[in-house]
Amino acid sequence: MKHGIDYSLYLCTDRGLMTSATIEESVEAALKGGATVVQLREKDCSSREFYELALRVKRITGGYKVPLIINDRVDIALAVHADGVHIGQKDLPCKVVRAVVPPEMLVGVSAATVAEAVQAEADGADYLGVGAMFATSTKTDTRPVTMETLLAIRQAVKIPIVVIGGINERTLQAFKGTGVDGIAVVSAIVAKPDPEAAARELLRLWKM
Ligand code: TZP
Ligand code: MG
Repeated sequence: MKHGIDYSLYLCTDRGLMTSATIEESVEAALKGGATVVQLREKDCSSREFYELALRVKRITGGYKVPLIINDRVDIALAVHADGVHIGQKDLPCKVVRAVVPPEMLVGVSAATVAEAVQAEADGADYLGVGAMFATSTKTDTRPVTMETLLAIRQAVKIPIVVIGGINERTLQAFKGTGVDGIAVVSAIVAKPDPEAAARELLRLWKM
């Protein structure tokens, strides 16, 4: 699973913003629409709840042969044998995570500067999430990343990059030809009345 990942449309879940009744429905709709990676991002649930949810979501993503990545929680990623774990600059250091997870588990790192990106790659990250590229109300503690910085990061590292933060059917156009591997979205899928159609349209526009 680790190699040849298609990062084109990377979905991050958000139970606070979703229009679907459950995370499982939100994820399945996005998968039907063509999401190529799913990150389970749960900020306010118990470890037990997160674990059980992750098991259920993994059955769904597995049915679509799409990798499941767990946000922040290395323990949950290990416990459910997720395909990957995604860490930010305030989470466990990438080097430490890389050392405790199996080699085949993807480690993704959020980076907002060239230095962070280069460090993450050196520490064994498999891909980067770079952003916030645009203002977003989905996450409050974001750091803005300019197009200039994104291009410098693209030059500085070889690993795949997904851009995140305010990506929607209009703003995604800005990243065509930048060499990034995909777009990572929360609200542009999960908060839409028809998340399946939203995912399908984002993927179509991105691939155009
Ligand atoms: N990391 C940087 S911005 C962001 C995350 C998780 C939120 C992106 O949400 P949206 O709704 O796609 O702008
Ligand atoms: Mg985090």
